[in-house]
Amino acid sequence: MAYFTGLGKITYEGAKSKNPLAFKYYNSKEVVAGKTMEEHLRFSVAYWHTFTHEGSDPFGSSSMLRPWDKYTGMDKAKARVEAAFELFDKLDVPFFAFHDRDIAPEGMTLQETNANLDVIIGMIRDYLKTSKTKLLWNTANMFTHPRFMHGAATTCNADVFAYCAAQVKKGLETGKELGAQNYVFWGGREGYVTLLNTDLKLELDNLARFFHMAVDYAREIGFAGQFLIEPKPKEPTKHQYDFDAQTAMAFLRNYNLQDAFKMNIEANHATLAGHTFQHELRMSRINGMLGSVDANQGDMLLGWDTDEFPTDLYETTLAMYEILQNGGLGKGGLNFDAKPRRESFEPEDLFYAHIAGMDTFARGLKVAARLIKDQVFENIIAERYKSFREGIGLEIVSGKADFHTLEQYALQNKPIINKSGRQEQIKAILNQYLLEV
Ligand code: XLS
Ligand code: NI
Ligand code: NI
Repeated sequence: MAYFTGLGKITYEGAKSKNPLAFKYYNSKEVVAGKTMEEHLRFSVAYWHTFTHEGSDPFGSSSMLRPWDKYTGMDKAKARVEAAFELFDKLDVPFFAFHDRDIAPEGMTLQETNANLDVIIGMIRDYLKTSKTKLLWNTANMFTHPRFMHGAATTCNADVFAYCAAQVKKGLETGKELGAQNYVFWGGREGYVTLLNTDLKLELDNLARFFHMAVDYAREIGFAGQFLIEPKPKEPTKHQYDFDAQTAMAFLRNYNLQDAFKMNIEANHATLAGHTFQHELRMSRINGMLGSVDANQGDMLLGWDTDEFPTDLYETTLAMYEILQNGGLGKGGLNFDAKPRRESFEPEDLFYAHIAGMDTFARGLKVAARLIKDQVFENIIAERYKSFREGIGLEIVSGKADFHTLEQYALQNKPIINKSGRQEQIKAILNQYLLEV
């Protein structure tokens, strides 16, 4: 049965096309910097926003019109899988991602919940046999149900900790069965609201215990996916423990988990943390921890996670610059953790939204590849730091200098001459590349 009737396969028509249901820049087979666009970009559809989310917000109920609306319960869950693989095929995306509770409803007991899950996992497994679209990652929803009100692995309630362990155990088995490339931990309610009732040390220790158990179990069952942590500074808690990439990496090192995890960087979470998207990507990259990306964007005038489809060329260009410099995302991908606005409620809006995101990243890829080919920033940066390649600078970076030798040098009172950082000029060059590629 077809769900998105009237909508065919989306194809590349080029920048001059006026067809809203065509790619203008994303040409999956086009080779850029030695790989096809499809291989570079590794696009993924987020199941929760595209198939589960119904458009409610804190002020209003569902608004989305969906072809599976007439169903309920498990029938709806099954219809969503059928619709999902139809959309994946029509958009020609290589990956998708889901939370356990996106794909199947909870039952009265954990046994019933797992049984529901098994039915849908079986269906997905069958689709995966013939579909080009593969599972980028799965994760556990440990934030929606009221049992998680105090947290999941960082709850004050040991019974909840145990429940979460069972849930992630099942998630790892699911990931293995469906060939997931990664397994994501986004700390939904892992954080605190007030320190007046919080044992901060115990919560962090327990989070590490939980991660170690997950790593051990993955090894036990031979799950080969990459573990990813998705930082976010706030929402739903006031202070999320995986605040940003630096915080998450320091946590991992503290608890000797650094070799088992990488970062899943989400653009909107970066801006909520007061960082740019590029900052979070760069910080992960220089530490060898850039694993995957939740490709979306926030609204600079709103202080929450609006999860908009990425349409800002400046941002996607600088993101692709970091990804190319990282040598790609490995097992990761660009997962559209994004939803059409509540007022973009028609089924075809799902297509327009993905086309917009894919085209914006495709264009960003091309601009970034040219920037790198011409070594634009590399040359600027090499020139700016050249004092560390000779003389006293070379002594500092090669470890020869100490406070004695540096004091002797400073006491020579040679004139200190600084040079302009040329930010405005550099931004103008970036604009030239954006406009010319
Ligand atoms: C929420 C997160 C979530 C994760 C997966 O803000 O972005 O959607 O990506 O749990
Ligand atoms: Ni996300
Ligand atoms: Ni988010």
